[in-house]
Amino acid sequence: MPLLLATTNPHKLDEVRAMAHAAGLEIVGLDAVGRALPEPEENGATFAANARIKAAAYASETGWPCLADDSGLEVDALDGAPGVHSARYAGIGDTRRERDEANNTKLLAALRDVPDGRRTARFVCAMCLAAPDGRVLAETRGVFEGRVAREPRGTNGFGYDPLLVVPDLGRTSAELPPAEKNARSHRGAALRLMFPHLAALAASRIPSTSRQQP
Ligand code: ITT
Repeated sequence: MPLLLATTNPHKLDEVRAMAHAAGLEIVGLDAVGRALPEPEENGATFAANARIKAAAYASETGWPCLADDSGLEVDALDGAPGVHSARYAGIGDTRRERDEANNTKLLAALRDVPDGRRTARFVCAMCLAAPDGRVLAETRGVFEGRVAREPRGTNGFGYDPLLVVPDLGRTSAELPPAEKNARSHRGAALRLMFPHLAALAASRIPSTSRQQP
């Protein structure tokens, strides 16, 4: 049975697929299902809740085991915003690229008067694995610490990557080659914690729900 990554975001699929492939696991995207699927409403208050909603909904809909990621940027000077609203922070843009640009512009404006020492932020990723019947099998979480730049830099990645400076490198996440981002990222960390659960699922040894998430 295929392992589905339930995301409409092609960048997430590329990242997760590359890391999973390197670990000997094959993951398919929603296009492999071969029909349009209803998008669940992500109305959870936390990344973990939204990841659960997506994984359970797409697993139940397809009958396939399903992995989902809910992620975003938490900025300390904004009390954790944009947080779970990261994807549509600015509320405008018809395409993913337009929304990303508008989000980055809004974030820079919100932080215009915030000094360098107070621009700390982190990407957070909550991942959830659901069984074909929609039951939650495992939940993991990863973070990617940095600070918000004063202007976008770099062309790799997506979303807020051009704005998150990795402190020990002095480069933004969008200036990192994909493999280097994956080695440091929130999504990479969450996925690596998920590997034992995926291996157990492949061997059909999942005994019951196992949670690593508050
Ligand atoms: P799905 O819900 O279909 O997976 P999405 O892009 O809407 O796709 P989320 O609801 O999890 O996914 O929102 C994630 C947003 O957080 C994403 O659109 C970016 O704005 C930001 N984000 C998350 N991970 C990121 C990363 O690795 N690099 C840059 N921005 C990221």
